[in-house]
Amino acid sequence: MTRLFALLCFLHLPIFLFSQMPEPQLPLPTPAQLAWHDTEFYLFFHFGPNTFTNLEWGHGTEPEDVFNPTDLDCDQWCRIARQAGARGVIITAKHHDGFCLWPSKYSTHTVRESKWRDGKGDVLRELSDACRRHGLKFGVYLSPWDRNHPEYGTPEYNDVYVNTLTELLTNYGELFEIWWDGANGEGPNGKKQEYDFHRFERVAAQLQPDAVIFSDIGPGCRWAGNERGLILTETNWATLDTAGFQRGLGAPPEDTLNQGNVNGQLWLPAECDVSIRPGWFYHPEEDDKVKTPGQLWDIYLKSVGRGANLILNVPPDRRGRIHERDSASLVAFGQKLRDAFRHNLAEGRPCRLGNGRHWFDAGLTDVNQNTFAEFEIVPGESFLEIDLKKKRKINTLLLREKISTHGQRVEAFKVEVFEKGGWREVAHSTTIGVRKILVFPEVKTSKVRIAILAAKAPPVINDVRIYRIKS
Ligand code: FUL
Repeated sequence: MTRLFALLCFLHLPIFLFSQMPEPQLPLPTPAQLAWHDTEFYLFFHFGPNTFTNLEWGHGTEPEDVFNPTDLDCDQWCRIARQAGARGVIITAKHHDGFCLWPSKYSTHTVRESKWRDGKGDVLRELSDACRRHGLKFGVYLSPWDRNHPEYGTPEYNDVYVNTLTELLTNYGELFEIWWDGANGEGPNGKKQEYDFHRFERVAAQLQPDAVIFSDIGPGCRWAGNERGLILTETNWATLDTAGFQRGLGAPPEDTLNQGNVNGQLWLPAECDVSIRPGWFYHPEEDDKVKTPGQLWDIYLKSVGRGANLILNVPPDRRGRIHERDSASLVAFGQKLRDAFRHNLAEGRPCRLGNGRHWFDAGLTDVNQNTFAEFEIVPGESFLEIDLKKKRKINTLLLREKISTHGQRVEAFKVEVFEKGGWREVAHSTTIGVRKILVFPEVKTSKVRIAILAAKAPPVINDVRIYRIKS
């Protein structure tokens, strides 16, 4: 070997180790998608007539008066979201039953027709205001499928959908995400709606250009293919091909949604959705089935830790408050999250890039993510090595690729620790992308090294962190 040369090594400037591999044109995230990646973990609120009728899919014929929270407190929702470590919230502005949680001009099945707050209430107003007070991002779920609206099943429904979307996108401040559910339970003899999704996308792009649209096939982010909140394997490409696919029944296969396409042409990262309870809406009989902090932690590692975003549903109860059981679990989970990532043992430690003979300071362990290292892969010979200076107990590694400028490249890597005079492998994985958190059995070591084993293009890493997370 070796063709490794250092070109630049200034503070906050990239280090290049020359590579023979061509620089490909890979899909890159938009600025809105980058901001979305940073949002990482947020809460989902399913709230509406189903909360009071004990249903999951309302029929659309429920009298408006069934919606009657006795003690709605969106500040409580937001306080708990913050304590859980969430950075935003998304609410079912309208679920499949068509009931609007705001007084829409384009429906007669809304909070305005209910007795709640004498017909003067607006859940979206209260929640969006509370989000601003608590420093949380705000997003909306607006079900395309509508079991109530008389126009559903006709071309005019597209106008209704555009009008209601416009209300949401203009009256409640900045939105970070718009959620399009692909579900439809009409069945073979039910109403058939040709949705004008291109028009909906244009309206959203015009009114809220920074909002990312979620659906089975984006255009901002994709469904992860299951409702358990999991990236099922170590592999998660933020890229996907959507040509020929549709939302709902025509969606890509679930394993493709889960893993993405290695050579996908679009940047369409995965969002993992899951409920803290068995159902999406509140049901009193599920009060003892709330996921534990440990279960939430496991889901977090298999979603956020595998480069996806996590949307965790926490259904408010009939009072309009988050139930004590859910909040206890969320607050303990949030504490676990803060404790886990409080002490980055690699911070400020020397991090070098090389092959044992030639080494270059990679500067990746500062907290400044402008520093990055691009290197040639020579399997078994090029490493990123972090010197912890003294023996430390460790069990977790966090890595990031510099997706903003170089896209996603790494296909396989391994982690080794220095032990008894030699290197021992402690973890082996596939993709990295925006973020990979790897937990391995605790070891005591003074040095850690990472070898990239395969990549689509010269790997560009811009963050390495090491932790000891207590169980
Ligand atoms: C599904 C819906 O049918 C459920 O009711 C829920 O809203 C979930 C998040 O998406 O497709």
